[in-house]
Order: sequence, then structure tokens, then C-alpha cells
Amino acid sequence: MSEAQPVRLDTEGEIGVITVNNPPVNALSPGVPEGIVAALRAAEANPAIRAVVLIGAGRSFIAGADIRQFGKNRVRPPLGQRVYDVLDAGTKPVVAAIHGYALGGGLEVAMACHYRIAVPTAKVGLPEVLIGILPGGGGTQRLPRLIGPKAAVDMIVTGRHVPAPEAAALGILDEVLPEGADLRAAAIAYARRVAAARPLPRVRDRTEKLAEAKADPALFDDVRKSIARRARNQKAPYNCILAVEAACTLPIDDGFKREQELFAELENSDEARALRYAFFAEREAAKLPDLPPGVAPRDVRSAAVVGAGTMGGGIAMSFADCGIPVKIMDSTPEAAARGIERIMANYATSVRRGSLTEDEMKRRLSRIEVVGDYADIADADVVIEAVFEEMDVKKPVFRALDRAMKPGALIFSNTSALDIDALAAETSRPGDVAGTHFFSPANVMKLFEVVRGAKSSPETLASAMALGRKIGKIPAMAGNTDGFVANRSRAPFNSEMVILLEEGCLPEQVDKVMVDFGYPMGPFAVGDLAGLDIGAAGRRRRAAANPNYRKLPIADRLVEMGRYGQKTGAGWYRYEKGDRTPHPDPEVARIIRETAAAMGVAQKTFTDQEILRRLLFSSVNEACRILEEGKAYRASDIDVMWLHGFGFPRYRGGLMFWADQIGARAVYDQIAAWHQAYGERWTPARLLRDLAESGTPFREAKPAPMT
Ligand code: T1G
Repeated sequence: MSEAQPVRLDTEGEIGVITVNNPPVNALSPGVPEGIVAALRAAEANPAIRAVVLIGAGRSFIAGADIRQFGKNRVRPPLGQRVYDVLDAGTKPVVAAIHGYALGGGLEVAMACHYRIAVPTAKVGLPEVLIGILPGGGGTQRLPRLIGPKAAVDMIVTGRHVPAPEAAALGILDEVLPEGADLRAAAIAYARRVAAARPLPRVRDRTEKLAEAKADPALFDDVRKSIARRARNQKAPYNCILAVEAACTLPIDDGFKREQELFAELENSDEARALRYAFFAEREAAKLPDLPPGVAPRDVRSAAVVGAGTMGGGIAMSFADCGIPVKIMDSTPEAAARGIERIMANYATSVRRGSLTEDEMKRRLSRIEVVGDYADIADADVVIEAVFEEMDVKKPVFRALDRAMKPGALIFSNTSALDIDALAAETSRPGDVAGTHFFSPANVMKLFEVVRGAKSSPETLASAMALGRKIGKIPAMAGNTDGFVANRSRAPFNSEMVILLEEGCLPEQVDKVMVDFGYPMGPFAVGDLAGLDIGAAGRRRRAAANPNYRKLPIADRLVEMGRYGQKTGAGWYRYEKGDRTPHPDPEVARIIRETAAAMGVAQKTFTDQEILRRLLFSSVNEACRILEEGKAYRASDIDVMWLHGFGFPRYRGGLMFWADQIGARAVYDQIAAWHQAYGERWTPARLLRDLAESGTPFREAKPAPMT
């Protein structure tokens, strides 16, 4: 809460101006709703005030309830005494003046006002479902009255932010101001114009658009069917639908009651707690706790990418998508041309799917320039190396970048596992070098794993984290260890899934367990998508570095047979031509049986829980090793990587949050038992043992200082 009063009432002539000032996003923290109510009552009681403007100070209107208050024993004002109710009961027009964001309770306050105007860059939305709850301030009842139940249920179930022009077209906003307009002055003028207008246009009184539900009785069932796959195992999306349905069948005050009932079912659910945790974990991950004070990130206004392959092209798109001009080059003009063709094809697919307009595609393509020489990229503020994942290919690139790039340029590698220090050593400026590991497809996946080299300067690291946010990614820091943090914590999972086959599982059985758990795809299907040859290269590298490395003969056998996955029409599964649907393959079952027999592995049957825990506990154990070695700042950073790098179901919070639901003691005891049964690979991490003995949650583990 700001030092000054979070809410104040001023007057401009006969217009009252209520300003909410609770940085950084004007959340409705304790004291803010009360302040708004007090200001509204004061304006009501002041005969000199004929109309009121409600506006946010700083960068936004009101971004919603204070999420930090959820899950605590909140004192919630009863129906009839909330801000929304006081607005409904008012006798003077109130104009909501919106800039930045009006989200959740913020939009609900605006919808309880009589008029809503906004600057063109403003965005509105009811994103409560994204944190496992539903709009609890009348939003499920007022939004359908403003825009109709169909559009309302779409906004509420997706939680999407709606740009002001679209919000006006839908009927949420009464006016969008011209570019550059002074919002406060325009709102005061608007209030003067409507000061005498009666009756007051209360949203609660508008029912004409609700008739849409009568004309389409299947509306809500159709929505339930349309979300079934992505809302699997979740309750909030379905309660959102029920609440909007109530708006179409009940008088509004009964609808408010129904909304409260449906909200109460969600606030303390596992799903809501996990989603709230994920929300804050993502923001925490962007912070470097050991950054010296006063270190500011370097600004990035231009970029360059070396390597125009799948990753390089996706990285270039990430910059172009966020308005940053980017130059891209490869070893030959033909390779560069292939790269730009792939980029154009990717954008064309988005246009075909309707997620991008033709004009926006042209704007983005205009920001990508193919160049032929290092001299052409010398002036870029940042360069990302994205060439073939072999040291003897990358090192010459770093030497060339060192010779070419302007002083102060950031020099990052997109390597997914190779030693950042070895690459930095090829330059005269190791302080400017770090890893920025994108996940494929680079223009889609949000995880931006920043890898610190031993000599990476604090400014370079701060710049990398800021760059991640600037290009719309979720940055998280990793120490320089084989596989960094995301892939290293994932590696045991990738081994254990194949070892389960040696013991009697089938790929389709494992995949079903993980899809039922909430993954969008099973790990074997993902392997076929990524290419089994990629994994084989990583195994060869690890086997060369570690003679005790546990080989995976079944996986190696498939690769030897040329079964690389979708790209060869067969991998763990069989694929029909032109169809990406994985089909269980008896040939694979035969290979599994033969290999297991040759290895002399006793066969057994598995419960779903045992499969799930064999995979995830192996990674929880590795995550503990990563933390005890000081290669990650927080357990929650590892969760952020699993959510945004591997599709871990968000409503379960993340790998370590999920493990905390089981408890370190139970995890440790199970791993200790598998250590007895399977040997060295299941040796419990020291940190895991310590957490089990002290009863400390994974989320509160104190990692070693980052090195
Ligand atoms: N409550 C508490 N803290 C919040 C917050 C919120 N609603 N929104 C942001 N913060 C903190 C955030 O943790 C970070 O803190 C700082 O503000 C800047 O945020 C009754 C029940 C508004 C689009 O879900 O989507 O209303 O890290 O880094 O990138 O029906 O914040 O600096 O310490 O994200 O510019 C519904 C959540 C609540 C909106 C701005 N509202 N916020 O993005 O900044 S439930 C939301 C956002 C509700 C009603 C229901 C984004 C943003 P720190 P940031 P940003």
C-alpha cells in the first residue's frame, strides 16, 4: 500500500474524481475497497458533486483483488456492502476511466459503474479462472448483461485479456479515446456530459442480451464439451460456466448469491492454491537475489541470431513478435534462405489458423533481415548463437562474434546443455557471455532459461533476465551444469520411463498415466515428436563423460533401426502417412520383450501411481541435487521450468509443489526403498534426506549459494 492514502476524492468543479493509488497495479488490497466505498459515499453526500470519475494512478486502473490475500481467513464484506453494491445503490453517475489493465475485481468495479471509457492501449478481462477461482465480484452476472452470455462465458472461461477496441465492440466499454488523449480530462468531460442523464444506466438492469441463452439452449453444454480436454481434472472452469448460466436463469441478486456459492467451492481448492503458487513463482523466478544493488540491465533495441535452423528461426520470431528488429545469418545463403522460408511458413500457419492477421504477419516479417556476414550484425545490442549443438561448431562462432560485435553487446548461446564457460573462454569478453536456452518451438514456448557462466557479469545476467521478459518469456536462472537445470532435472525422468519398459511396461501405458495426470502429451509421444535421434546424441555424450552412465538399450535399438519418431513414420509408435496420431506398434512391444529378456530383467505389472512416481520422484531427487549444488536459486524456479519447459500441468503447481503435497518424508522413504531395489541411480540426495528429517517443505529448501 502506498504511503499516501490508497484512495482519495478530489473535485474538479462539479465532478468528483476518485483516484486509486496502490502500486504497482492498484490491486484491491485491504483498505482499497473500503477507501473506494468511503469516497463514493462522500461524493453522494456532497451536493456540489453531480457526477464522479473513478481512475487509477500509476500505470493501470485496478488489476483485481489482491491475490496474496486468498487462502487466508479473509474478512469479506457481505453482499450489499461491497464496492459493487454501493455503486449499484448510488444516485449519481460514475464513469470508470481505464488505462493499463482493468482485470478481475477491477473490471467488476468498472462494470458496476454506469459508464466505462478507456485509452486504446487498455486491456480488460476476468482472469480469475487462471488462478483457479471465478469472478466473485458480480462479474459472472454483469458481463453477460453487457455482452451476452456466449461472449461472456468465453472471456470468463479463458481468462483472456481483451484489448480496448474489442471490448468496445463487444459492449464492455462505452468509448475508446483517441491515441494520446488525456484520460483524466476526457473522463471529467464525459462525466459532465452525463451528469444529468437519467435513469442511471446500471448494468444490473440490462437483461436484453440474456435472451441469447434462450435462443441457444445448448450454449453452455457446448462450452463444457469444448473445454473438456484442457480443463481436465479442474473445477474452476466448470464453476465459471455454472455461474454464467445462473445469470441467465436467476434474478441478479440470486445470481450474486449463486456466484458466491460457486466461488466458495474454489478459493481454497488444491487447484487454486497451485495456480496462485505458479503465478507468484513465475514472478519470483525473474528476480536475482544475489544481484549487487544498482546494477541495471542493458537496454536491447536490436538483436541478431546466428544460425537459421528451427531454433534460430524461432528465436528470430520471438524478437520480431515483440517489435525488436532482428538480423539472422547462417553459414551459407542457402541455409539462411531456408531459415527465412521456415519463418514465413510458421507465420502463414498462424494467419491460416486466425491467430495472426495478414498485416501483423507483414509487420513482423519486416523486422527480420537476412544478412550474410558477421560485420552485418556488429551493431546489434544482443546476439544469440543458435548453431548446431556441437562444441566444435559453436566455438568458432564465438570467436567470430568476439571479433565482430560492438563493445557492450550481449553475447548469448541457445545451447541446451553445453558448457557456457567453454564458449565464453573463446572470447575476450566472458563477462558479456551467458546462456539463454529457448525451448522448442522457440517462438511459442515461454521458458527462457538463463545460464550463468563463471565470468558472466551481474549486468549481463540482469540484462538476460530483462530480455526474457521483454520478449514475452518467463525467465529463470540456471547454474552452468550439464543440462543446466531444466534438462538436468528432466534427465532421470527420461531414463526411468525407458527402464520401466525393461520391467514390463509399454509406452502407451506410461503415456496414459501422464496424460491422465494432466500432461497434454505422454512422454513417449513427445519423444517421437522431438526425434529419438536427438535424445540418443545426448545419451552418447553423457555415456562418454560418465562410464557409469546407465545405458538404455531399448531406446538405442530403436534409433539403430532408424525409428526416429514422427519424422521417420515410426518411433515408439507407428504413424500413418500424413497423420501425427501415435499408434501402439507390436514391433516395439516385440523389441521391448526381446531386449528385456536378453537383459534378464524380471517382468512385473505396475500401478498407475507407481509409474507416475517412478518418473517424477527421480526428477524430484535430481532437483534436490541441483539445489544442494547451488545451481538453482529456488525450488519454485524448478517448478517454473517444468511448467513452461515440459508442460507439467499448471493446476498442480509444478514438480516440487506437487511433491510437497506428498511430503519430503514420503518421497525420501520411497526413493530409499528404490535405492535398495535398483542401486546407485536411486541414491537419495542429501538435501532430500535433510528435508525429510527436518520436515521442511521442498518449497522452503535453502539451496547453496548460486555458483
Ligand atoms: N494481487 C497481488 N499482487 C499482484 C496482483 C494481484 N492481483 N497482480 C500483480 N501483482 C504483483 C505481482 O506479483 C508483481 O509483484 C507486481 O504486482 C507486478 O506484476 C474479486 C477474486 C496486471 C497483467 O489475476 O495479470 O480479482 O513481483 O510482474 O507483467 O472477482 O500482474 O513486483 O513483487 O505481473 O506488468 C484477478 C493478476 C485477481 C491479475 C500486470 N486479477 N495480475 O503484469 O506486472 S482475483 C488478476 C496480472 C479477483 C475478483 C477476483 C499482471 C498484470 P512483484 P507483474 P506485469
